[in-house]
Amino acid sequence: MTAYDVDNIFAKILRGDIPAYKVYEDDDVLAFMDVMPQSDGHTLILPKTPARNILDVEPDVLAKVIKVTQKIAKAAVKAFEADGAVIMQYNEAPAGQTVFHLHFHVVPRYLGVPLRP
Ligand code: DGP
Repeated sequence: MTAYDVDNIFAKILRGDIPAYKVYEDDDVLAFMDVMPQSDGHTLILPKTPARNILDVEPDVLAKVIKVTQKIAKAAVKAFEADGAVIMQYNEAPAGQTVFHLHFHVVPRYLGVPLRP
């Protein structure tokens, strides 16, 4: 697998080199709003330690990220008055990954409202 790139855009957000609208942070995990939201409340959750994706992450780190992902999904559905939520996660470019620092998408869904492209 390709090595982790310390200059990927999420690494820069984690370092504070570029801004993000942060909604949750603890010692191990950061969550911020997606800059190209597919629905209102689209949030990204990622570990602070470097890992390209789920194929490249330590299980204990993954467990922490998934725990926060559930917390964010519940909070986003409540805060944005959504009817449900999709949780997505891509691994490597052929699978649709475009930013190569592990992240989960929480995409709130609304009855009768299609996702934005
Ligand atoms: P993917 O790697 O395909 O799971 O998608 C990466 C997501 O990251 C995509 O929904 C857009 C989002 N994104 C890309 N660049 C930035 C950025 O600079 N800031 C924020 N907040 N989100 C970004």
